[in-house]
Amino acid sequence: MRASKSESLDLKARQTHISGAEGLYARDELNHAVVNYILRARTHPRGEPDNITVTIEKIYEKPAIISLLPFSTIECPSKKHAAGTVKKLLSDAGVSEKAIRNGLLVANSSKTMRGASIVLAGSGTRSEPDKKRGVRVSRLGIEKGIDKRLSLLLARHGINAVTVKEALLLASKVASCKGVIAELCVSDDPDYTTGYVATPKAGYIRIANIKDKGSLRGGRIFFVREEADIARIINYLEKKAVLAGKLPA
Ligand code: WAQ
Ligand code: MG
Repeated sequence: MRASKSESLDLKARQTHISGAEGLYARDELNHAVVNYILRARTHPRGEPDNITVTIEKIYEKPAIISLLPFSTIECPSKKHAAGTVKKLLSDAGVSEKAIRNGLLVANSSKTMRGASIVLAGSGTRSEPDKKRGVRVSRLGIEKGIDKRLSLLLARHGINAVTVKEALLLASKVASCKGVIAELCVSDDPDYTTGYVATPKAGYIRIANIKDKGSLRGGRIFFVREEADIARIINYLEKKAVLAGKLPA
């Protein structure tokens, strides 16, 4: 699903991204899933959309089964503290200073993208073909039994929310992609101030106070190896069907 709002009454005006979501569903879950997506688009904190598009595609391949990343939270007391934590985590994962700087420009930009930017971990070059749209991770789902157990696990930590679940799932697919070394995410929802850094090794690390309350800025960045095959990575993230079938280690 994707929902947007035009910036003026002119029909050709630039569309601002309101919300988007995707999933992998069994046939009998489809109607319910679509209704939920529409409800979500129409009650989004970024505003009322004037365009909602729902795309449904049948998947012919058997999904690859992946594990969910282990998760933890760093309770940063301020945005400054959070920024330092983000830099340290990305640097530990092998992302250069320049690449971190370029990633932060995307994460703090007022021109929110619908998808993510791909940044080369050494040179910091932005490599997504469409800089306005970015790369949209799709075709990802979770096995029913694992979904229930994940809810219980998250509830035990007081974080059983759709936002956390979906972000953990997305980060797990991204981390399962060969060539990706780290991800940074800052929500573009005005009141969601917890973001995360995820890496295949360190897992999904939630970071409190990553942005100011009320800000419409936000973004996602996938840091990839300098010599990575970008076309293969984009194809995997956008097209490869993946199902989470294992709880975090
Ligand atoms: N693929 C690629 N990029 C995406 C996708 C996707 N499927 N969905 C969102 N983005 C990008 C897009 O640029 C958005 O502007 C940005 O990420 C933020 O998206 O554990 O809600 O959906 O408490 O606002 C983090 C949860 C929540 C932390 C992140 O992101 C926690 C969130 P949002
Ligand atoms: Mg959002």
